[in-house]
Parts: sequence; structure tokens; C-alpha cells
Amino acid sequence: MQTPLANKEFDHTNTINALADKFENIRLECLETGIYQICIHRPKILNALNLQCLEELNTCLDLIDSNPDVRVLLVTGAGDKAFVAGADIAYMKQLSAQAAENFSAYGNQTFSRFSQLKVPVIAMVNGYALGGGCELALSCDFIIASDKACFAQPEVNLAILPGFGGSQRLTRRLGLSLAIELVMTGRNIKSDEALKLGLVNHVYPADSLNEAGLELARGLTHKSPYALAAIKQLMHQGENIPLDQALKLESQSFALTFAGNDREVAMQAFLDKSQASFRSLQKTS
Ligand code: DAK
Repeated sequence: MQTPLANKEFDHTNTINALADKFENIRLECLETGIYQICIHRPKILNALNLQCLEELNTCLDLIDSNPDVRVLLVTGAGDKAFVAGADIAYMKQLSAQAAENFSAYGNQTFSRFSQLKVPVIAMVNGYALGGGCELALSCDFIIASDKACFAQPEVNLAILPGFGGSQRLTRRLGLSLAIELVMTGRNIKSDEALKLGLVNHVYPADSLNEAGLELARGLTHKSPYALAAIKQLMHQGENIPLDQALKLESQSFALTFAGNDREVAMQAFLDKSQASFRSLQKTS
């Protein structure tokens, strides 16, 4: 039997609205056609992440993943002071070693889902992105930041290490020597340095960050969702395998885009000097 979320006739927007009201720590909303936003919403403690917050994030990602209307996902934090100031230290303080392993594994599973989604995910970092916050941003396809953003992996100051993928994703993004420096010192990286290092894609004045994120998202809604999903899957998979295998994967993915309808639409539009328009990806499972 089909679940309601797998049924194409199902009203996904109403489901999102109904379920989103039940979240305590997350706001999930549709900003414009095709553009959805997850906002981590614990402003009193700078959006720090506890287990409940991760559970809600997982439910949000179920909703996003099963909704064919979603073309781009934005991720941000409530308020202008922090994107996410890390895992919730009060919550972590009482964890046993076993519970800490579970918390880390659950966080890693949750954050990995951003790269498994078929749609592009844009982190909009509007203040502190520390520890788990930096790791959340690193899990997204794009990171855009305000000129007030500040990134760090300061876990070493709490006598722990990054538990939501930072030790590995930072290394893949910046290289080992720089990543080791940042994880061992826990030092702050302001947005101008983050841009120089390639940690973020773009930096904007704080009051125009949201509009810049929307503009980037709008541009992506005009691309073929099929091509975007193929690019995303190929590039994430290719990052972790030897080059020769990755190049084979590229040829296979390239062929798949030729088998799809969007390629024909896009190439004909080019020849006709017109604007191609693409349908959303339908969920297949
Ligand atoms: N957790 C809990 N509360 C936090 C918090 C956090 N990460 N960050 C801030 N808060 C709370 C503060 O305690 C304060 O609460 P009240 O005193 O008002 O009740 C409120 O937010 C406002 O913060 P401040 O008063 O400190 O604000 P300031 O502007 O003075 O300073 C700050 C802002 C972001 C520089 C400062 O709050 C700060 O340094 N926060 C901690 C940042 C940090 O160390 N973050 C990394 C957390 S470690 C793992 C799993 C996960 C992880 C590691 C291992 N395993 C299970 C193995 C991940 C770890 C992390 O993310």
C-alpha cells in the first residue's frame, strides 16, 4: 500500500504546513514556488542543536525528500546572531560515552541526508556557525555567508572533537593541513577569511543575505531538476572514489542525462532561442 507521502496526488504543501506547526525547534516553510526553507529555531541559545532538534530536522528532511514540488532547499538559523552555535553543550554535558557515540552517529546520519537529497541545498550563514553549526553548513551544497559570519570548530576547547562530520568534511574542503590547524586550535574564521579559504561560496552584507539566498535559489529553479540531481549525485559520489572510477561514473551519468527528456527540451530551446521550462522530478520510490 502506498503511504500518503508517496502518493503523487497528495497535497504536500498542506502536509508540510500541518506537520511544521508541530516542530518546537525548527521552522519549515515554502518561501516561493519550489523554494523551501528550514530554519533552526532556538534563538535563546543561539540555535544550539540537541537530540530533539536533530529528530525534528530528520522529519523535515522526510517531508522535503517526499515532496516533488521542492526544487531548492535553504537552511538558516533564527535571528541575526547565529546560524547555529554548535551542539547544545548543556545537553552534551550529561551524555555517557555510549550516548555520545549515538548522538554523533545520529547527527552524522542526519547531516549526510543533505547531500543525499536530489535538490540543491544552500546554507545561509548569518552569524556564528560553530562546531555542529559549521558542520551543518559544510553538509550543504552551497554556503553563502553574511559579512558578520564567524566559523569555527571549537570542540577542542570543550576537550572533545567535532562529532558531526567536521573533522572529515573540513579536510575534504580545505585540505588536511589547514583543517588540522582549525580543528586543533578551534580558532574563529571571519567571513572574509572564509571566502579566501574557499570555505564559503559568497559573502554578502548581512541585510542582503536572505535576498541573495533567494536569488541563488530562484536561478536554480530554472535549471533542469533532473540535471541538478544527476550533478549532485555524481559530484558527491565522485569525491570519495579514485579518479578513474569517478570518470567512469561521469560518463554513465552523462549518458543518463541524454536519456532524459530535459536534455531534449533544453537543447531545442537553445536552438529556438527560447527559454526552456522543466517539470519537477517525480518521486520514484
Ligand atoms: N550550547 C548551549 N548553549 C549555548 C551554546 C551551545 N553551543 N552557545 C550559546 N549558548 C547559550 C549561552 O549559554 C547563553 O545562554 P544564557 O546564558 O543566556 O542562558 C546564550 O546561548 C547566549 O550566548 P552568550 O551569552 O554566550 O552569547 P555571547 O554573544 O557572549 O557569545 C558565543 C556567543 C557563540 C561566542 C558563545 O555563546 C559560545 O562560545 N558558545 C559556545 C560555542 C561552542 O563552543 N560551540 C561548539 C559546541 S561543541 C559529538 C557530537 C557533536 C559535537 C561534538 C561531539 N559527539 C557526541 C561525540 C559537536 C560539538 C559542538 O558543536
